[in-house]
Amino acid sequence: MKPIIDTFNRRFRVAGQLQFADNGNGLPVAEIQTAQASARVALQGAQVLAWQPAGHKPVIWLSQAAVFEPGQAVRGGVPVCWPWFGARDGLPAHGFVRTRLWELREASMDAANQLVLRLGLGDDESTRTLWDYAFDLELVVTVGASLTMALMTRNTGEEPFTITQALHSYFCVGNIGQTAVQGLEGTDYLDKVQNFALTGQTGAVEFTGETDRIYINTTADCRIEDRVWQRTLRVAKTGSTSTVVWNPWREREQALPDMAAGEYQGMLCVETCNAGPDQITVAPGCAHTLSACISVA
Ligand code: TA6
Repeated sequence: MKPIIDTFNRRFRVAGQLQFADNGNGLPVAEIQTAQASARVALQGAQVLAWQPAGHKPVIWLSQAAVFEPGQAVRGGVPVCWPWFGARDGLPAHGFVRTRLWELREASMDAANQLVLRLGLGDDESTRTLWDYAFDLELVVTVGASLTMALMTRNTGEEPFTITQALHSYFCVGNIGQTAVQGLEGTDYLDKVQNFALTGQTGAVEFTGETDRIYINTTADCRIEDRVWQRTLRVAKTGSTSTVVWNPWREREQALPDMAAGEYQGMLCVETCNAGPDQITVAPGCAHTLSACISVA
């Protein structure tokens, strides 16, 4: 066993419910198995890789072609996009925290027998070269019959900063063509596939081709209705007024080396965000929390 994995097991193992393993290339992963659910959380990126509540099919999707390499983004799970969402000239897409090793600050069982992991990341010389601010970022992952992720941004510096961000959740669906997202009816979105044209949503979101949209001014819960698996996933949120819905479809998928052929049919991203015009300014000494709570309805 690699020394770093050994250290995590000595410090944080919860007998029979939480242990640490090497996810390949020395990357530590928390493996959770409780009466309520199983889950896997990578310390690189503080990225939930899997969550399956007892008695249900897997909820969080992970590509079969995902690559687990230090410093490389992983296709699937719940990447944390921060301190910017999307592309930025000459800088890593979706920010820089999804490819960094976070520290594990605490692992415990709560009063409801849910397993709670608290992961953190602060600024250092290398983050300063990409984004010159002092910060402390914390993600609390609560694994139970629902999955909650709360991302707290604290400004530890002396000047305000502005962020965009996402809990970029990938979900398993039976078939994307027989899936609908409810909760965004009547909401405007920026359509990335149409050069960010502002468009109004009528009815549920249905999928017949590449879909990449930033829904704005929305605090609504979303319901992913899966007609093949006959289940509804609920995504509730706080601290967010935008939601991104993404499926790459056939052609965009082919441009993604870390997706296997045809996988787009079994996945869908419904992302809890502050994205597009939804930007958060955090004053010195202040904090902002973005959270998503996922459940099977
Ligand atoms: O959230 C949707 C999106 O921004 C898409 O435009 C798509 O590129 C996707 O994220 C994945 O981004 P990634 O950098 O992980 O390949």
